[in-house]
Amino acid sequence: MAQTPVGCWAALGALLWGCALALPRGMLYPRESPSRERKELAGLWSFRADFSATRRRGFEEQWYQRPLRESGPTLDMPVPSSFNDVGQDGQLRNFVGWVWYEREVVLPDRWTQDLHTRVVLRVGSAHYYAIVWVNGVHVAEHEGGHLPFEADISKLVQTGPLTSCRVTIAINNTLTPHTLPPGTILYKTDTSKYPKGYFVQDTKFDFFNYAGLHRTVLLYTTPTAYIDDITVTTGLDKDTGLVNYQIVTQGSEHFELQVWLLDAEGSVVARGTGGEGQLQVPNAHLWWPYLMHEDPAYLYSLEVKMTTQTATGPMADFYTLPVGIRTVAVTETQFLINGKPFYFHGVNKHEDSDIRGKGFDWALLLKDFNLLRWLGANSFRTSHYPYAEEVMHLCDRYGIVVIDECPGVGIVLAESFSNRSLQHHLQVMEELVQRDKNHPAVVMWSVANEPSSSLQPAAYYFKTVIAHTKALDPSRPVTFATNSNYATDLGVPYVDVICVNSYFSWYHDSGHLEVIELQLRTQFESWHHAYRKPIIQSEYGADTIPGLHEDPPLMFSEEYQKGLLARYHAVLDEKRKEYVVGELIWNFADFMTNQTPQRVLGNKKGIFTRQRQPKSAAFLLRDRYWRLANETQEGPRSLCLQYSPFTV
Ligand code: BDP
Repeated sequence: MAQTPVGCWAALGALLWGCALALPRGMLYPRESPSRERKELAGLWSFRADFSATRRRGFEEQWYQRPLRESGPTLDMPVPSSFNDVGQDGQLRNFVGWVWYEREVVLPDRWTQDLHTRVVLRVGSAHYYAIVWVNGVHVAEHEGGHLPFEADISKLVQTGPLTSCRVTIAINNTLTPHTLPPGTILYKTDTSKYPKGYFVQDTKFDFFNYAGLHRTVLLYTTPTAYIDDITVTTGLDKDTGLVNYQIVTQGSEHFELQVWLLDAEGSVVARGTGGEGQLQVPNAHLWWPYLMHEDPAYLYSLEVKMTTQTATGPMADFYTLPVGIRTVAVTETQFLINGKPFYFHGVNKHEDSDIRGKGFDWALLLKDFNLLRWLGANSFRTSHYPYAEEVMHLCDRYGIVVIDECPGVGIVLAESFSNRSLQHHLQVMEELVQRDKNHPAVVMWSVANEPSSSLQPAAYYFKTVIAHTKALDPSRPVTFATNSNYATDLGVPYVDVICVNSYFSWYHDSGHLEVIELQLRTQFESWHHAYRKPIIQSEYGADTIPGLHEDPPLMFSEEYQKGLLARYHAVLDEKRKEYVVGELIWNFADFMTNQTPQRVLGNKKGIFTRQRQPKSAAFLLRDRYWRLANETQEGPRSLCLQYSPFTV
């Protein structure tokens, strides 16, 4: 009987390893320090997709036991990158099932011979289900394509005369009703239309299900007694900044902890000892969003030193965490950062670009942030999944505020509200909060996008996910993005801020720009009347083919996109004086989707093309965002925000 690509990993997971997914331990971003080294495994890996009918050949033949080239032909595959678009093979582009990656790594002697060194393998993201072997030994298994996972491989690399190790990662991109995001495998059994065993992956979200090793894979070291986790929350008492820290260590019962807080010039402004405490910073420089203050994104550094006594003398581990001192609060009508009203004027993004798909790329990252600053955007939502850690670091450094969304997108089937799905959703929120809790840029968690929350179980489901998220992190509000069609949304009572997506004059009343103002006013007023919570217009937009011009405006032309935006803005300008606290355009850039008759090589609602060139609407939005910034900034007006089309 033909195995499904899904059944394949579920069955194998249970059969071979029977392991339950553990709660994440510390997931501190690997940084170099006097006690820590890192080695990125970027570049070319060996690769093979398992095209066998069952997709199980790799497991049956145990491809992880020997170099991959010995079990059959391999391709060169760049990491990080999606595998889909780098080749010329249409079958590989649309492949569903297991793919195999392998890389030989040469290790320095001090990693393999110093038994006080701990060697860790970290995978930034492997979409969607991953199994990892080192030298043929199973070391890790992870579900979820957008969050990192790790394995301590010290024992493996420190036994025997090894100078190198072989990392093998099998990845399955199959989505089921219980994955996040969910999906379904559709079996086409009519043999008059489809070959035997034919199936396709169906998803209810609007982006291409790119797969592979999307982010950095790396090895790093720590001493065997090490700083495992740091949690920082910040507060303010008049002008004094409060930095609360908690440190978790591993590997020794007998140790000392010292912490220092350094300002941006490197001067120590506070110090402490022990695993938890509060540091006080008189006249603190606050972390302000970009364009809200003349000196935004101020970062301190929290230096942590753990000292352990060993038979051979003292051993120390050092870790430095960037810290921004800021507060976040929500009232019935406002979103407050450092006690001042903050208005989100920003974008929704995707991790998406030509050729590399969802693969991380430094040049693309910088281009996107330069465009955000050019645009005068102060924020974005990580629609519809957590982004790479490097993105989050840049948000901290540039003052770009983030609504951090989990991959809860396309939750529409009743099965996806089951207890099994719920448990996984809770697990994903734990991993997300664990990874991103220390970023000052992250001001709110988003647990989902447009779930079918008029289904009865949705109320319990979202009540539970939101309560769990708040328990994990009481310092940030929680939301999810609803669609204004769902006036009966059962999850909305539990959110702190209502995020509303709407597509007036696009998916309904297509071509009729004249209805936008009335419909948008009705939307805001009914949500606010029902819940008395601040509202963000978390999506709005129109597909636009660059270079198509029609006046009077017709759909898909640049004029239509501008006209639609301008009408939304008229109402946003009224309501932001009351309780609307933000607007995020859909979308920053065009992006790839599944192939459907509604999409011309992807979703074209970007104000930039997929190649990051502006459509006319980008200039309209830029004028607006800089005007909004000038109205809402803190601090002396003359010092900043001199908008000029030729600067920034
Ligand atoms: C919204 C979804 C978003 C889509 C967008 C669209 O949240 O993921 O890409 O519609 O259709 O409802 O462009």
